[in-house]
Amino acid sequence: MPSLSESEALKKRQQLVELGFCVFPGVLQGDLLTRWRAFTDGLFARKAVDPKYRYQGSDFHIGSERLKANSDAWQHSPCTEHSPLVDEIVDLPAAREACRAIGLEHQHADDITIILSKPPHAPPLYWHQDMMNWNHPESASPWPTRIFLSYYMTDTTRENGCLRAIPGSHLKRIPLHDLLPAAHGPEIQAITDYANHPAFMNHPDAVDLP
Ligand SMILES: O=C(O)CCC(=O)C(=O)O
Repeated sequence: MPSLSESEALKKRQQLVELGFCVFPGVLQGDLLTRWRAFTDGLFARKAVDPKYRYQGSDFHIGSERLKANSDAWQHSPCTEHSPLVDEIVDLPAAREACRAIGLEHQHADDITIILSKPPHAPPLYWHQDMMNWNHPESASPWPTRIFLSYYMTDTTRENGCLRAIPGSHLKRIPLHDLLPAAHGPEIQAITDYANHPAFMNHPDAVDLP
């Protein structure tokens, strides 16, 4: 990853804080990307997707060796498998450097990867927020207290299902919030007519994050 100037880093930080996301090209590349592609291709070839996650994509939880070595944490984790590749991506120096450059402090990784893929023409992932602590005082902080790092095995576009987001909806309530079932719960998976549910509809403020 090319290093960021101070003003570029400040711009990325402002994007993360105000919009809820920022993009760093080229963090995962070379040999580690090649090994991750082979690993995920192998996973998709041998593991079946649970139909109860039909709106979620594959949703395979793979833990690090570090997590596996901590039997209490492992038992309470959603992971079904572990791999040293998870330790490598969690500890990736280029990602640490990107986080440092934008001033993130006191990071503590969950040591989990969620491997997501969806078949062509599948329903979109529903609008949701993964933060579970909205009623905790920490959520009043103007800075993010929880972030996720997403790495893509191929370049993503609207056509092949890039991430989409509603800028600023992590800070300000919008009418859609009141219409969404809890993220990852059974209610959302029980929706049958997904095309007519607001959780799956386009939103006028949504942007693509290819
Ligand atoms: O597609 C993505 O990157 C979003 C994944 C996500 O938020 C989730 O599965 O909870």
